[in-house]
Amino acid sequence: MIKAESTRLRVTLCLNKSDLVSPTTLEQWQNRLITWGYDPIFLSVQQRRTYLRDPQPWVDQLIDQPIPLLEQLQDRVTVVSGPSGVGKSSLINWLIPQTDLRVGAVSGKLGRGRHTTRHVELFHLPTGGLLADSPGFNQASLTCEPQELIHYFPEARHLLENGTCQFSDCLHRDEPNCAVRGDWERYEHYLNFLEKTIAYQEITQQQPDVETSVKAKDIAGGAQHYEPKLELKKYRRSSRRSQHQALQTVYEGMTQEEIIASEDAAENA
Ligand SMILES: Nc1nc2c(ncn2[C@@H]2O[C@H](COP(=O)(O)OP(=O)(O)OP(=O)(O)O)[C@@H](O)[C@H]2O)c(=O)[nH]1
Ligand SMILES: [Mg+2]
Ligand SMILES: [Zn+2]
Repeated sequence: MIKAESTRLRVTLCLNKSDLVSPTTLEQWQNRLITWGYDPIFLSVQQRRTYLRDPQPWVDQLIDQPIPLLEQLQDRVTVVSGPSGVGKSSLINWLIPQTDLRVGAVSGKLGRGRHTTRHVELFHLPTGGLLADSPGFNQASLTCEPQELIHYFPEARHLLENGTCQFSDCLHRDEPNCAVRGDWERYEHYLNFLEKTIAYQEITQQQPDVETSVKAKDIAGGAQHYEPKLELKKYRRSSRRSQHQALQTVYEGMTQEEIIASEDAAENA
């Protein structure tokens, strides 16, 4: 979510597979995500179901089109982004009946997606607008300026709209008269990510060229390490989908290695 916010595009949170949890769990998640500054949409693409909260209490209405989502997509260009296996391609198959995108079962052992989609492709929505499918990712990397990070948390943006920190370069840690520091659920996450962005900034300042040659990657335990990016021209094979690949490189959710690994897996299948 923070990665998505860092694009500065408008972010809509859409939670699929709502058939797998109870209405109580959905309601708890809805309330929680509202405190994070979102107005999430809950779907079950499999059951062609949109969970509407209005009128109260939760009613799961069977409607054949996810109206709240379609309203948000109308006349806009939207990219569907998220981890592998969450149902991005399934959603597009539902919204645009002419598409017949490949969907892949989640791996039983790992409970992870199988990187079924391997390129970005745009489709016309019947209601107007364009929708792009995209490859799922395992871990998103974050390489932003420490000062920027706070703006990627909608609930903190809201605090900054209603107050001002004493220092214009406040990082909202232990500075006096900070309008942001405080009792919000993701504040600890903010501090954790802040450390990573500071570490990344230190590395890029030491080596001016590093930003273009390394990629930050989250590893287990919340640590981050930096690995070299592959040079595209040298290592990537040309393929029938070459026209899609320019778009694919724009898509930062996957490392080049992941893209190549998924292409190799497909070729060997
Ligand atoms: N239970 C349940 N399963 C779903 C739902 N929507 C999709 N699935 C299943 O989830 C699996 C993954 O779906 P995909 O559409 O391939 O997921 P994706 O996000 O496009 O995955 P990548 O292309 O790998 O990024 C498939 O087996 C779908 O049938 C849903 O609403 N409920
Ligand atoms: Mg897909
Ligand atoms: Zn502050």
